[in-house]
Amino acid sequence: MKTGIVGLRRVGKTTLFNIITGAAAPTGPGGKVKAHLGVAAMPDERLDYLGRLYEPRKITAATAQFVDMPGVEPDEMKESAYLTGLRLVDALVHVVRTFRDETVPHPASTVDPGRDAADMELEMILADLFQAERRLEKLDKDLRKVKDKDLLAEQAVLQRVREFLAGERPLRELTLSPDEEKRIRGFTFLSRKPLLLVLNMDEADVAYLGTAVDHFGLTGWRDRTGVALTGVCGKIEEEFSRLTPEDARTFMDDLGIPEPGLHRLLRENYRLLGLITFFTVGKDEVRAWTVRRGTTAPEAAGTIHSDLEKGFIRAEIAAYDQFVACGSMPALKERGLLRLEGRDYVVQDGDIMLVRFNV
Ligand SMILES: Nc1nc2c(ncn2[C@@H]2O[C@H](COP(=O)(O)OP(=O)(O)O)[C@@H](O)[C@H]2O)c(=O)[nH]1
Ligand SMILES: [Mg+2]
Repeated sequence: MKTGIVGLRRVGKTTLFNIITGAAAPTGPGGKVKAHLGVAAMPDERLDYLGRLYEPRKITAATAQFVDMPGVEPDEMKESAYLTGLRLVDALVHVVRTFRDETVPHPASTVDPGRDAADMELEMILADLFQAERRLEKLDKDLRKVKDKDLLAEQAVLQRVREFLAGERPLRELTLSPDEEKRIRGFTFLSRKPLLLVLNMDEADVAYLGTAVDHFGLTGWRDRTGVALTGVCGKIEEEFSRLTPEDARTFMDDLGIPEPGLHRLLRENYRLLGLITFFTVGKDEVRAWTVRRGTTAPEAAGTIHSDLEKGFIRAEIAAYDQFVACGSMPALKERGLLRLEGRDYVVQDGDIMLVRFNV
């Protein structure tokens, strides 16, 4: 699973990417740059708690992959190289600028996050429409030669897609049957990808962090299918990332910030992607693992090691909250809360799992 960070030039994409992934990609001017790939460790208080309890040799966080895309002007989005890169990602983080800084010129010369969010959305809709139309033309030709049943089904769903896009609506909001969904999956339409709008805010606006969406006029983006919003202060986050966790905590308390904005960003991204976390614990390692919501126990075991999936017998599962309430694994067992689950069990967010297997 990979998330693309998109947006206009000089909105703070690379600044945020660097803090999230610990990379040191060049920020600031530099014209057209290539995409950067990085991995973020998912912040998780549950993992911290389990780490303190088990004191293992190693604590491993779940991870999320990000691609810092080069900045574009909306009208450059049609360039095929850019679109090809974008089609490969599973979700989008669109960074829109709300910070004011005379030394950092805005490509549209005024700061207007609502306009920038809408412009980018429209460009994605148009790119999808172009793609759907091209395919429909080809289908039309092919269907004149032979009335293939699959091609007819594809044509029907693409006609719905075209109509929807022509109404300037993103495909996220189009309800499709599982069969229709399967037929258009290969197009990797941009306006169907989950979207996290990130408002990159001025240090001076830190008081608006909790209310940024309304304060900056993006209320209309709330409650849209597949869309989430969050505000961060890129400059402040950059300072946090240079401090020890203790100093960062003190600094955040002074500013009245309950948690780093980047944690929220990472959590929202994870949620939009439909991902959940399960844990494995022990003296050697306490680890958080990422799976899609709906993953069964043997599939989850397979993310740890393929042998665990092949030789899966059953899983011992403890729900995180019950584990915390009991305070330890023996106490949990004593109260009969350690469950034995079979092949059909669907892993839940926060499950602590021990796989019984035989190879
Ligand atoms: N004042 C201010 N400047 C920022 C902020 N975030 C980024 N910048 C500056 O804006 C410029 C462009 O940032 P960069 O991360 O390279 O933007 P990108 O082109 O979107 O990747 C750099 O000089 C950053 O230091 C912010 O929150 N506030
Ligand atoms: Mg950049």
